[in-house]
Amino acid sequence: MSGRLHACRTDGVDKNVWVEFTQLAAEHKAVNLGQGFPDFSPPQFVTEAFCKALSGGPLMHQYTRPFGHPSLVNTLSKFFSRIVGHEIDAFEDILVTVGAYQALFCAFQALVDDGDEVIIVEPFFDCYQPMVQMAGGKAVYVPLRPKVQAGAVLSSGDWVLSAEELASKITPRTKAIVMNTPNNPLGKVYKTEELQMIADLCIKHDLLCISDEVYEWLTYDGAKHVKIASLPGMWERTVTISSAGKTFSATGWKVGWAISSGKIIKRLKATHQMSVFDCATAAQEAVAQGFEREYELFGTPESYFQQLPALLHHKRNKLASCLQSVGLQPIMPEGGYFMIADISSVKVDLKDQSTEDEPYDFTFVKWLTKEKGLATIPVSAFYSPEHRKEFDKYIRFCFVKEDSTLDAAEDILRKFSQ
Ligand code: IK2
Repeated sequence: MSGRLHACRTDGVDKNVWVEFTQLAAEHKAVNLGQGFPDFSPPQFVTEAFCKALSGGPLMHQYTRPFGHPSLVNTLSKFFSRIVGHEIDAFEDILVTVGAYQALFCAFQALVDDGDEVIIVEPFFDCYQPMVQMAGGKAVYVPLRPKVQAGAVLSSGDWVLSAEELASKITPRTKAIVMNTPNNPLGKVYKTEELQMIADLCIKHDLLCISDEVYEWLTYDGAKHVKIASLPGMWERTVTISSAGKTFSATGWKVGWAISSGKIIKRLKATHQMSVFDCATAAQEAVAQGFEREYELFGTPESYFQQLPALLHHKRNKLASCLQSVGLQPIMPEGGYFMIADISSVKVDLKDQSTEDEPYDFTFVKWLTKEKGLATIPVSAFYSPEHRKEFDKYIRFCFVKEDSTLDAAEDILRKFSQ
């Protein structure tokens, strides 16, 4: 195609791991522990709220306020003011988006100028880099490094960020640090001290922090999710992003949001209004009703924010024992939907299946999907091209699945490990 018929900002961003591996899983009718979505229904209180919204009169089927349906921004402000410890203004400080994905896109478009550097903590949800690039910025990477304990890396908590390494990446062009807690794919839940270290650098160098917290309710074994925006001096420089998809097990509704100071949200609103304008009204109304319920039940055993992690804790342990029993060493996640496991011990000859520059985990995942009927995701997809080869011995399993799906995966793993 002639260079006149496209824009260069789309160069190199056409390949997408979710498109590729979701299609592969479907083609081979594989047991799907790949993409992160529940294969069970959302809780009845939100599906009923959605049905009620749909029959709630003509306005539920029409445009709503572009920056967030009033009932949703009102309840989000009430709910999160209590958690962040800062009075969040429903109409100034919140933007409702098409999933967390669009909140991320709006944040990068609104906050990154040509030539700005954005530090991304690796492993990272893969869209951060192309989104930074499309905004004209340059991604700079700093990896969480596994710390070997008693001869093995056992938990996502063993993956740590070096303050010196992070500080060494900051230059006069640095605009923001992007982080994700609980982390996809590792499951690391940042401790307050770790967040404080990042916060100190943001404050010292006058940087923004973009904090992706879509798995905020999913923590295990006493790990506690802390919002970096709640640390002193961080509210006015942090954009906190989350998602009703993960919060209420309804990823297909694509309702997400960004919360920050009004001055920053004003900029995100501008990019939202020039791209999407507003989000589906009835879905927002249902999510609003879900948060109203959770506000009342917060901290009680009836709260979905207690019940979902309890359910997933059981599923996490079930998957971990399965992986261990077939000789795959899992890294136990402290949070989120996913578990990564080291595949170096699996002896399989993939030489004739691999292309020269394909990372080993990509070749392995394709083989596992096509030949064994089990879909997973290669972990090097969550790394920059420069670090990909260092981290190509892990694959990611999603455990937000029915026990019967996890059992089917176990059958496959047992057969080929015998
Ligand atoms: N941020 C993170 C960290 C996510 O994991 C996701 C969605 N999950 O991705 C699928 C997968 O990893 O298998 C998002 C943002 C996007 O959230 P939403 O679905 O609300 O747009």
